[in-house]
Amino acid sequence: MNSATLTISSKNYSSWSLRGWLLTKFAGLPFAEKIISPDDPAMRAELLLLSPSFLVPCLTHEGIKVWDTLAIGEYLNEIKPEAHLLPEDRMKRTHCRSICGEMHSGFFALRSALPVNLKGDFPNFKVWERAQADIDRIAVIWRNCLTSYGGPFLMGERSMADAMYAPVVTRFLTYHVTLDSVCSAYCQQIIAMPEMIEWTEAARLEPEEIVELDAEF
Ligand SMILES: N[C@@H](CCC(=O)N[C@@H](CS)C(=O)NCC(=O)O)C(=O)O
Repeated sequence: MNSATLTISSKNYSSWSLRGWLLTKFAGLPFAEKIISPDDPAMRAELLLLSPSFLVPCLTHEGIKVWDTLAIGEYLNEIKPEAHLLPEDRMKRTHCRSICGEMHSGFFALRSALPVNLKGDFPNFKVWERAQADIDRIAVIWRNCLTSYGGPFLMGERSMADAMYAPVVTRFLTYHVTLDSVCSAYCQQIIAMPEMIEWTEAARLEPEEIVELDAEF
């Protein structure tokens, strides 16, 4: 039996659920998924009990409850240090935390204008100027990491940063965002991960279009 449960919502729309789920997978912690349907009032009442913030993801493990993606990542790094969610080298670790923090607290224009929608495909999408500024900043972050540490992941080996930026990768693909070859190769690296394939296949099987969540970030 799994000693951990991860509460998440729609796999097609929920960017934070994807981050928390990838972090838990990368850490190698076996877990059961509890999927909350965002438009079901009974489920939402249950969510309040499971996640004090009323937000997902929320991880429960051996009686400990941890919510908010960064806190989940830090917790997983503490209990599974061998997974290197945060790099061992202090300078790299600090860099990793900084770019994860930047994702967690920023890029609002990108997040609101290009919502995650794994089943969506919008080839002629017009990117708003402020969203483009976010995209440009993300491309600088990625290029800096990939050239400094040699790839194929942002910190060289897979880390918390790749989980944090994975929903950005899916947005870039959904909305056909123009990228240079370094960033495009990174996107391909992320979507080819077995964990991403598993998540995307499950998202495609989700039956309903959740209009409410089309505006989530
Ligand atoms: N800062 C939070 C953000 C979490 C968040 O906004 N989650 C969204 C789903 S992606 C949510 O739970 N929204 C409320 C709802 O769907 O009812 C984190 O890092 O985990």
